[in-house]
Amino acid sequence: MTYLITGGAGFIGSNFVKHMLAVYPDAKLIIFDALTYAGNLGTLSEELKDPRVTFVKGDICDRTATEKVFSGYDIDYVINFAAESHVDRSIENPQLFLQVNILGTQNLLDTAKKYWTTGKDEDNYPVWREGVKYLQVSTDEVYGSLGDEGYFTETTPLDPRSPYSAGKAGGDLIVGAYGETYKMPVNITRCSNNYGPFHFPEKLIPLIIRNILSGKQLPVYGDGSNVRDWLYVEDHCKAIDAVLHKGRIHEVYNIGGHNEKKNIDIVKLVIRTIHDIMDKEPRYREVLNKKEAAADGSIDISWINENLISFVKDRQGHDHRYAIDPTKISAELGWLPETNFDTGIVKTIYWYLDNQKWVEEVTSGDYMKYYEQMY
Ligand code: NAD
Ligand code: TDX
Repeated sequence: MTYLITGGAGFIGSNFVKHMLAVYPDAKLIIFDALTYAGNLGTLSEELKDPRVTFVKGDICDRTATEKVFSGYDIDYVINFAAESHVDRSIENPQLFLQVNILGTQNLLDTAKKYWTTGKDEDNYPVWREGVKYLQVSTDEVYGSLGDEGYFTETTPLDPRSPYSAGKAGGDLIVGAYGETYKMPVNITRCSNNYGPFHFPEKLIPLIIRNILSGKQLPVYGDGSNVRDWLYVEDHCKAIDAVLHKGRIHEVYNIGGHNEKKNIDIVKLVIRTIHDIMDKEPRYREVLNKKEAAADGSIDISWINENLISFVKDRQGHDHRYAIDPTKISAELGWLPETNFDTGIVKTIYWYLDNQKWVEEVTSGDYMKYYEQMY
């Protein structure tokens, strides 16, 4: 089978590439990515050496580029991770988010329709090649914001509240429209907040880790009481795999692990965990960018504490709480999260401590310009 993985050089897409190579020895993967500030080939340095992998640089909004990839390869599945993904950036530049997340999605769907259909049936519907499927990777943010109670199910009405989530919701609607109007075999998955290796350091968890290592303040929006439902990225990848291969056509599947945390509690946990690691394994103190000598001559870590927290102006339109009800995917496809948060967050922090070179690489260039402008 040949899989077109758009946005495969980003956080979740690259983890999905690694998952597919490990699980499917015969899979051919075409990674299609515009390599924006969030996409990095360094993330895939090992995978790109694998003969099963081909990388194509291209923009999902560019018809010539999407046609070239469909005409060049016999694609069976499309998994669309490509998107502008950061809520704060969407507040600064909404149009880009609508272009990529809606029109880019529509262009991809339309290109797939051209290459995957063989004619029309007696009712004028396109006839689709056997076995093909388009999967749209979406987000719980399309459902809007919850109060302190309740969960998002697949039938919760869409109520996006940021330019990012409005764009993702628009993308979902056009995927649904291709499913209905052209009987295109599609699925949509809507996942909660992911965390894990290769998470771009503008997002909460890797940003906090990075700032701690430099002795910088940790910006917590508002009073830190907003709640996110965290899922380890590999569990998300396994869920996408399950929907892709076993999900009923035209269905939406929510993905989440019942792991709600307040932002402030996440930040405190990360501070504590980094301090404890450096306390028990002093060699990790070498990773600190802020190196000051303690009284005994060792690298001081006493400043790694909650005094680093800085409550800053709230995000505009900051969604209060997200929480997914994953009953459908668990009952129908047998998917369950495998990594509990306590294990996952420690694994993630070790990964960042061990991979500062990656962080340096991805935070140079365009991202630094944005970061300097924001803070
Ligand atoms: P990311 O920003 O880390 O990666 C996005 C990737 O898409 C990058 O490699 C980037 O270069 C590429 N890209 C951007 N615009 C493109 C374009 N026009 N054409 C081709 N490639 C383009 O994002 P992520 O966190 O990995 O998210 C992947 C997908 O999962 C997104 O669709 C996002 O909405 C969704 N999602 C993310 C989360 C999360 O917590 N990160 C949760 C649920 C759903
Ligand atoms: O510096 C920060 N301080 C802070 O308090 C940052 C970057 C974030 N926050 C808060 C805002 C959110 O309540 O932390 C929470 C998480 O923020 P982000 O990491 O920006 O993620 P979020 O806005 O929840 O969106 C993420 O999850 C759903 C992804 O970026 C989306 O692509 C995905 O759809």
